[in-house]
Order: sequence, then C-alpha cells, then structure tokens
Amino acid sequence: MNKSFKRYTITSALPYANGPLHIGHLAGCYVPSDIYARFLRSQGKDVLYVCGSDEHGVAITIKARKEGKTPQEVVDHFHGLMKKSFEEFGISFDHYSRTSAPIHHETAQGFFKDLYEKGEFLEQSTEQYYDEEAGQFLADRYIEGTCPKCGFENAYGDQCEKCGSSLSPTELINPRSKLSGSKPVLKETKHWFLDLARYSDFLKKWILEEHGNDWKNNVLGQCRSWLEAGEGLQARSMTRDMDWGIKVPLPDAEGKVLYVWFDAPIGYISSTKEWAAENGKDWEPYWKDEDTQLVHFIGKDNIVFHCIIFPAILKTHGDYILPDNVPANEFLNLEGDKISTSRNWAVWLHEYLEEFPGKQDVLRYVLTANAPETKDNDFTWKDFQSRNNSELVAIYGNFVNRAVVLTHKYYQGVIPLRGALTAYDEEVLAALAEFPEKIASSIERFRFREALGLMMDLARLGNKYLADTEPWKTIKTDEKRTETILNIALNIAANLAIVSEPFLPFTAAKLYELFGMSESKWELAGNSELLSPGKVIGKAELLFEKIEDETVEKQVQKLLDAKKMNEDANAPVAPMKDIITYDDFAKLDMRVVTVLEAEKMPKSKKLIKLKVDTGLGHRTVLSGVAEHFEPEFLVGKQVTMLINLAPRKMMGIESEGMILMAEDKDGKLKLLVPHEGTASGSTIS
Ligand code: B3M
Ligand code: ZN
Repeated sequence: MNKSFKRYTITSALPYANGPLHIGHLAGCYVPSDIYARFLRSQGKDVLYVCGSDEHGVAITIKARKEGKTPQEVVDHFHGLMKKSFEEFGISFDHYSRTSAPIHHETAQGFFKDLYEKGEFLEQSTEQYYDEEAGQFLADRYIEGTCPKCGFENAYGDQCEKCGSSLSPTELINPRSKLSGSKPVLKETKHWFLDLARYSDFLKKWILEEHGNDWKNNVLGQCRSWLEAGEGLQARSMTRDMDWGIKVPLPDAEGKVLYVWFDAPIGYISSTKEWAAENGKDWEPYWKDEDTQLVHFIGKDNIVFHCIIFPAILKTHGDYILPDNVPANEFLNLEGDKISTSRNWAVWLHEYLEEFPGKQDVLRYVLTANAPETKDNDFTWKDFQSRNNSELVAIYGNFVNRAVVLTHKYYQGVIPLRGALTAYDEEVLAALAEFPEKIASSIERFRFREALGLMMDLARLGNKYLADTEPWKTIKTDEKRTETILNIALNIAANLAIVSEPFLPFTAAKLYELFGMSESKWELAGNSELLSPGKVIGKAELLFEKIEDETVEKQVQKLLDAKKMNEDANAPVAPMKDIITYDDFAKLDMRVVTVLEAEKMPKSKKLIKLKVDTGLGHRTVLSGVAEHFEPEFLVGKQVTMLINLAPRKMMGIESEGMILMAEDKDGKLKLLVPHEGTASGSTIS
C-alpha cells in the first residue's frame, strides 16, 4: 500500500492549443490521470486535478501564420474545442485553465523575477538569425535551409524531418527565413539562461536516490541519461525573441518572452490559483504542503521538462513541493504508423464522437487496455472492435444483462433474498472481497492496464458464476436457490460498478442508476451485500453494442484516404525539362478549340475520339482521357490543343493534333480551358 497523503494534486500535460485532441492525447496522459483522480475521489481523498491549454510557443504562431489568423484567434478556437472534448470523454478536471489567462502571466512572471533576483540566471548574448525584411529574430522553426547531413532542402532550423538529425540554425546551408524568404543575418541578442548544472547534485539525489525505486523505468532511464551523461544539464535559455508569449518582466527585455517550457508547467500552479479563487479555497497547501502528493501525468517527450527543469525551478524558488511521481507514458501509434496532426493520421476525438456517439467508455477501455505504459503501442480498429465485442459485450455487458433480465423475469425486478450459501458461493464471495484491494494496489502504482484487467476479472467472475449456477435451470426446481444465485450475481454487478468508475465512468453511472446506488465509494467495494433484498432495480439496458466489420473497415478506409491525400499533397513536383529557346517555343501552334463530338473508342480503355472545331476547320483527335472524363462531359467544352503536331494513326484512325491537359499530383487529368468563352482557333502564346 502506497503512503497515504493528506491531499493530492494531480496534473496532466497542458495540450498545445494548435489543433484538436486525438487518441494519442487520451492514451498518453488524460485517461491515466483521470483514472487516478477518480479512484482517489472514490476513496474520499482531497483531490485537485488540474490542466489547461498551453497557448504560447512557436507551434501556435506557425499555425496562426498558416491559417492567416492571429495567435489569439487560434488558441481561442482550440481551447474551446479541447475543453469540450475533455468534458465529453469524462476527463474530470477540477479546473481547466489556459496560459493566456492573466493570472498565469502574473504567476509565471513572478517565478521569473524571483529566480532573477536570486541570481539564478546567466545573462548571455548569442548570435541568432534575424530577418531584416520582417524585422524580427527567427525561432528555429522559422528558419529553413539545406540539411548539412542529407542535403534535404527544406530542413528546419532545429531538425531535419528527412533524416531526423537535430540541427542548430547556423548549421543549415543556404538558410532562409520562412517569414519573408530572405536570407537571414546573424545578430546579437541577449537571453537569460538557467544554468541546470547548478542543480545536478540535488537532481541526482532527488531522482536517482529518492525515487530510484518508485518512478517508472522509462522515466528514470531518460533522467539518468540527462543527469549522468552530463550533456543534458547544459545552460538552457528561458527567454525567446518573440512577440507572442509572456513578456519577460525586466526593463531591458523589449521584444522578449518567456520560453514556453518555462511558463507552461507553471500553468499547473496558475490553474490551481484560479480554481481556488473561484471556489473560495486556499491554493497553497496543494503546492506547498509536504503532505500533498503531487503527480504529473505526461507523455515521454515531456519528461525532461517535468523531472529536470520544472523541479529545478520549484526547488530554487523554494517552499514548493516536488512531484512525488511522474508516470510518463510512451507513445501510442495508429495502425502501425506514428500519429501525426500534420499528416491527418489520427483518430480525432470530436470525429470519434460523431461516428461512435455514446461510446466514450469503449475508447477509454481500449486505450487503457492498450496503454503505452512501458513501450510505444499500437491502436488498430480491428483491436478496438475485438475488445468491444469479445470483452465489453461478451463478458461485462453479458454478465450484467443476464443478472438484471433474470431478476425481472423471475422476480419483477425485486432483489431476491439470499438463502443458504453453497461452498461455491462462499468461494466466489471470498474472491469478490479481494478485488478492491488488488485493483487499488495496481492503480496506486500507476499500472492502469493491470488494474483494468483485474476489473474485467471481476466481470468474468460474475459471468462464470451465472454460467456455473445456471439460474435459468434451477428456477424450475429450486426457487430458493435461484433467489440466492441472483442476489449474489446482482451484488457482484454492484461491486463491478464501483471498481469500474475510474475507468468507465459513463458505464458506472448507468449501473448506479440501475441499482439505485447513490455514489461511488471505494470502501463499499468488496461488500457482497451492497444491494438490499426487496429493492426494485431498473430496467435492463444494453451497456455495450456489437461493432460490425463494416464500421471499422470504414474507419480504416478513412485513414487510408487521408494518407493518400497527404502523399499526393507532398508528392514531389515533376522536375523541369531542359531549357529551350524562344524559337523552339515559337514552333508550337496552340489554339483554343471547341469539342463538337466525343465518343469512346471501342476496344480501348483510354481513348476517346473527339471532333473539334479549330477555327481553321474540323479535326479528329484521339485523346487518352477515357478514364478521366465521360464523352458527354467533353462535348461543348473549349479546350487547349496543339494543332501543328504531326498527325498520328492510332487504331486505324488518323489523330490530327493533341489536346493539352494538366496532370494533378494524384494523377487526375484536368482540362485547360480559357476563363471565359473565346472564338475557336484563338491562338495561345
Ligand atoms: N504543451 C504538450 C506537448 O509537448 C505541451 C505540454 C506542456 S505541460 C506543461 O505535447
Ligand atoms: Zn537531413
């Protein structure tokens, strides 16, 4: 049993407000943190579960530029969308704030000033790329150029997406600004660096000694490589030359903002302050009392910020507690490929709800069952379907449904009396009594997959109990026995409701309603007499529905379509042909012509025979467009034709010229037509 604390502050990573939420977000930290918060609340603990939108940083400004919006417009849109998605999926934050909130600006600036006054920053001037046309310094992602490692011409200032090398902007060959396209110049700029090496001893002791046994190995592994290799503890700049973000609260810092990873984790504290102000509470015990357990739920890419940098800031500031655990998850992939917002390779939460209304718990279940707790894992729609059908429908739902339906069938929904127990009954009740502690122990060690499996074992116990005792048979011969069996089955189902609540809150709520249970109290679980005989239970309703093959096939196809669109969009443009002289060009006689007749050529998949008016007379042309256009679509169209191409006989017909087409990236052919009607034979030059 883990140490019990007086109160619990649970945080989950602040999602960037530059795109919708997808299943990777839920699997990475939001479902795990929600399970933990709900579990502690059901134990009656004092829990504060906070989060908020991360609204600063280059990612936001890039999105804004791409969409021709202001950063504020971008974050306003996605803050609302994400907050709604979290609510819809039962992620039960006590408070969801945002880092553009004034209280956060004040809090983050307060932290910065405090560290500054303590002399914790190194003031260093460095040379940084500056766009003289745009009049601003360039963040790494605003610089692109040729990768020195692989020659890729569109490498970013900090990373080459083609060969994966991490780069610094000055390594790029032919750097250019993404703002103006111009060649940036190196210009001196001052920043404030946190000298992480100063905290090396404290961090090594706190992480490797104090938490060497209770933090997850994937987290300790990353921390160790940062702490022991030494390269991780280089001084890191905590300010940036940007106009979007929290102003650096110093007189000589015009045009500079706090580095997003300095301000964002402080967002947990601001969110707590905002919650306390709105609820008449004192925020400080949640961040300053040693008898508070602080737990940060994050993805593995955020480990260094939550285990090294933010704790160093908290420690230096003084009088703040440090995280008791940081159970970071690895990444969830999708159908064998990395989830990617830019490639639209994702299952978006808002789209999931449109296609699977009311099935939030199915997704919560599958993402917990497949959680990337110790290694990257893969979400497939086939597995989603199979877990829904063979676990939730066939075991969990089937067990509850049979117990309820039979109680209505034999006893008009009245919970029957429990009579004499058989040895098997005693065995089942003894097993029931052990589940709450086993599940609690897994949750307390952040092993949510394991805990979910134990929850399902309880459903299996109930399902097997009914299958073994066969009340549908005993009803014919032994009324009392049947009453006992259904009494026990219903009480197992009521216990299942309590231990399900952290994982499947929507399903648990339906069961509380069905059994007339007031609320989820973990302490009641294990008690086999939760439901009093004589009480009337609600009507049976299907908790889970079978998901058909075509439903998931449609989802897979949707991903494949997105992949194809993305490949087309990123397909390389055909390279230019050799240079020609004007005289070469002048030989081409291109005209606007009008299609008079069109018919498919028999025995040819590709050819359509056209009769066109060239202005100089009528011509027959064979064109390889039969797989792109229907003949009737072409009749009457004005198209572009090369009329002085030597005639060519095809399938016994003389083709006199060539209709010119554009071939799109996806291979589709597009007609080249004048933007308004023109005389046949109009010359093109
Ligand atoms: N906004 C999200 C990410 O890196 C980042 C987390 C901040 S937590 C303080 O995916
Ligand atoms: Zn490269």
